[in-house]
Amino acid sequence: MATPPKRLRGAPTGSRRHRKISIEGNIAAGKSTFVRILQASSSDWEVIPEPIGKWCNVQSDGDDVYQELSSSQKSGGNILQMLYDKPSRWAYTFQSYACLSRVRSQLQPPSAKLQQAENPVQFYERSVYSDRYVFASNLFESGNLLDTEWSVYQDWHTWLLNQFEPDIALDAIIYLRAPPQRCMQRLLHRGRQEEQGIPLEYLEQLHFKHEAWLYDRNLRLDFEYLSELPVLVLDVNEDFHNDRIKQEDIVDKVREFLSTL
Ligand code: UDP
Ligand code: D5M
Ligand code: MG
Repeated sequence: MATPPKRLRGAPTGSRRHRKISIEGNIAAGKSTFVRILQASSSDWEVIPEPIGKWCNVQSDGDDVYQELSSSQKSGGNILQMLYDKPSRWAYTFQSYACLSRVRSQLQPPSAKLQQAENPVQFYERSVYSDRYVFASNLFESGNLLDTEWSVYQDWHTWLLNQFEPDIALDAIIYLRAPPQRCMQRLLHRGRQEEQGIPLEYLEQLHFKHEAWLYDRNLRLDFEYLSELPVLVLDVNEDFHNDRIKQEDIVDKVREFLSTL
């Protein structure tokens, strides 16, 4: 299912401009697996991994970007662990750092190789928008961000993103949709130590946030262009990690979607 594209405010139309697509979805839905498949499918496609991956000691799959340690790791901190251990204490700090990292990621210029590509695309694992409309919003609703923290966060988030909008604006979103139970199964299978105490209820809350934002599309958003953004919804309930045919099918769907942008 894909919503029809509309020309975006502020997004340059020159043919050399690279497209910016965010891959959204619940924890352990399969985003990293998905972007690795995309990366391997076209030399025109580049993946920007989720910066939060640097905050815990998951050294992933030989990808150099993941090997780099963040300053919080170098100083011995693990802000993801801190968030899960005591969300009411760390939610605001975590959201500040998450947003800073994502803005940096979304401003990352395309590699030299991508600049030579005919139809260059950068794929991000999540975005500054899921930070706010999924995670921060849920932390507020669950009482882990105070009214004042939530107000302050929204104020600077809106201001900051408006300042950077021409450079960080997305062209589209791909939503990897899976039931929370499936995500829980994959989360346990992945075995990331920081996440082992996550209850199903948390994944359900995040699922409803994703659904309202990207499936039902009835969430109130503070960035006008976001409501018009084309969204490709891919059902990833069934395993695609070990299924070459499904992977080819997914890549075909992505190509088709890109051709409509
Ligand atoms: N996974 C799986 N089948 C799939 C997709 C993913 O078994 O079709 C596994 C994957 O190998 C990993 C876990 O599910 O162990 C979570 O996937 P990933 O890290 O890609 O999820 P993300 O959190 O990035 O969305
Ligand atoms: O996401 C990586 C991990 O980071 C996962 O435990 C969710 C968490 N995460 C990502 N962004 C946020 C924000 N903004 N707030 C709170 N927690 C966050 P994964 O889906 O496994 O790739
Ligand atoms: Mg991931």
